[in-house]
Amino acid sequence: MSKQIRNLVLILGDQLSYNISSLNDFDPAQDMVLMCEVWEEATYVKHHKKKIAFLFSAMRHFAQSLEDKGYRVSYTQLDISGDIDSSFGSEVMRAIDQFSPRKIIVTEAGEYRVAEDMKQWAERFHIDVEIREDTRFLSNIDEFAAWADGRKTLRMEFFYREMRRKYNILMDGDSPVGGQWNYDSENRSPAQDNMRIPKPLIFEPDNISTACMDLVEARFSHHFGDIKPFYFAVTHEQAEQVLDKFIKERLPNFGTYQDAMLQGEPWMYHSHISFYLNCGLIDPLKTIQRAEQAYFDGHAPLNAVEGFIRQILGWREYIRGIYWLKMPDYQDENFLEAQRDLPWLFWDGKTKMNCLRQCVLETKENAYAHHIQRLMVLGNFSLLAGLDPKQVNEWYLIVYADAYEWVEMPNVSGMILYADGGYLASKPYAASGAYINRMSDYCKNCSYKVSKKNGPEACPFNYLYWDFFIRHEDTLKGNPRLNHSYRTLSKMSDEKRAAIKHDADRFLKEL
Ligand code: FAD
Ligand code: DLZ
Ligand code: SF4
Repeated sequence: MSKQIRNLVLILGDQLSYNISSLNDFDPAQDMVLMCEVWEEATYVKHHKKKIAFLFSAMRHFAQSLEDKGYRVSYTQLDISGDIDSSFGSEVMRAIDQFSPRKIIVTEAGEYRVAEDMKQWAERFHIDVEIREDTRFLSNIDEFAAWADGRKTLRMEFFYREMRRKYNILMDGDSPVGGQWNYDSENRSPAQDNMRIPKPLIFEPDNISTACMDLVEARFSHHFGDIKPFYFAVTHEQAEQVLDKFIKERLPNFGTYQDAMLQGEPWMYHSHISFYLNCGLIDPLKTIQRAEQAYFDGHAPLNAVEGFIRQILGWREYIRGIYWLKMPDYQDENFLEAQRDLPWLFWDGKTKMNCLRQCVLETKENAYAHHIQRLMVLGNFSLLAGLDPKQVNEWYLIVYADAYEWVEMPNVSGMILYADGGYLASKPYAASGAYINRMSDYCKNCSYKVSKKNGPEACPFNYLYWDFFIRHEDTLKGNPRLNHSYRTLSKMSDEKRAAIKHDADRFLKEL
């Protein structure tokens, strides 16, 4: 086989799809795939140990399966010892020296940081570089920009309706199946004590995963998180099995208990497919169509199926659209001028607040927390405590195995911190302890009393909630969606306001 090759196709760690656009016209006789584990990607933030081991294992399995299909693959593994300054750029340069390709082909990067770097490669390496659109997403970046053009604020719901029409999902002619676009009002049931939630599918680590875990133990032992137990799917087939099991066992209850939290039940009725969707092991449109079929087959009710589809066809695409529309300025947004350092409890879970402790410890163990934990416990706390958006963004990017900046940042800066001033969400997702108490059983195991509003025993969410609205009165009072909160605040006595301020100051000082 000749050493000289035509196209060198670079596949990044989150592009593990057979239908990735960079492989479209791949000719095994002339072209070669390049995949590389690089120090820069593993350390630009100190990713959770499980996140690194998962991604490396999925990459190694994908490379192997491409080879089995007859593709030539050059794969660089990070070693237990050795090189600590490799990057995508240095690996591409090395491969150009080694294989002398005529052209580099790559699908656009998911993160702005990498995408900007790639744009320099042609000039830097004196070679033709073709950067292709990532067609795995259902809305392209220009289309989203055109939709957003001229709108002062964006709302996911309107975007989502267009996506339903575009892909003809849950449609009855031009109307939504069932007569409504959105069944969220049916999706707010709290958890029940005696729920029998199906166990998630687990995969014992094979030789490849074990080698990746050993590598992580050797080189990234100082990173956050537990490496064991390691149960991720690491191949397309395994990820499909996770999806199958979700559709069969969990989807029927997904909607009803979408916002519910239970102590000791980190997985609830969620799908746990974000890791696989985001690195390319499963396909978003196929996933949506599988869920839709489950409704047409009478297997799952409409509130569940619509709710699940909205997350992928609506939220996931909307979030990505906002990221590309607003970067690079988005990373510096801090509308509420929040400056407090991230408290250490985000790393060790040491706090008397049981809800926070549970969510941090589950995150540490699983590199996963479900949406309402990320939003209404960890996120709500970050908002109310006025934590610095940069530090909160970094934390979320580190700790979740599904985290890539394009999806993490708008969720953090836009959805939880209101750092973009309401571009993504119409109001801050602020809530007192009553919400957490209604949706979970955390409060009954807590040192604080959710029923108490003030004093050292009171649930901190209760006074932090009002302190947040008082602190930001000038900025937020004009928001019509906050009328109710500000009306209540206006009726509050000066003594009550003083007590809130006193408790909040005391608590935040001790953080
Ligand atoms: P399910 O609840 O079963 O939902 C199905 C799928 O819908 C998910 O797999 C995901 O692909 C998609 N989805 C649901 N909500 C969102 C959303 N808000 N944005 C984008 N996609 C969504 N998701 C990530 O994939 N990566 C992240 O880094 C990430 N960071 C987040 C940070 C914060 C502060 C918040 C509030 C949410 C974040 N999310 C992120 C969204 C969501 O929490 C996760 O997608 C979800 O918890 C993954 O678990 P699951 O697969 O069981 O999801
Ligand atoms: C997240 C990640 C990690 C930890 N390591 C690698 C790696 O070594 N090689 C690789 O190709 N991709 C990795 N990734 C995913 C990349 O960070 C991701 O592809 C880019 O951020 C996309 O822009
Ligand atoms: Fe969380 Fe407050 Fe409930 Fe404790 S009482 S678990 S801090 S909401």
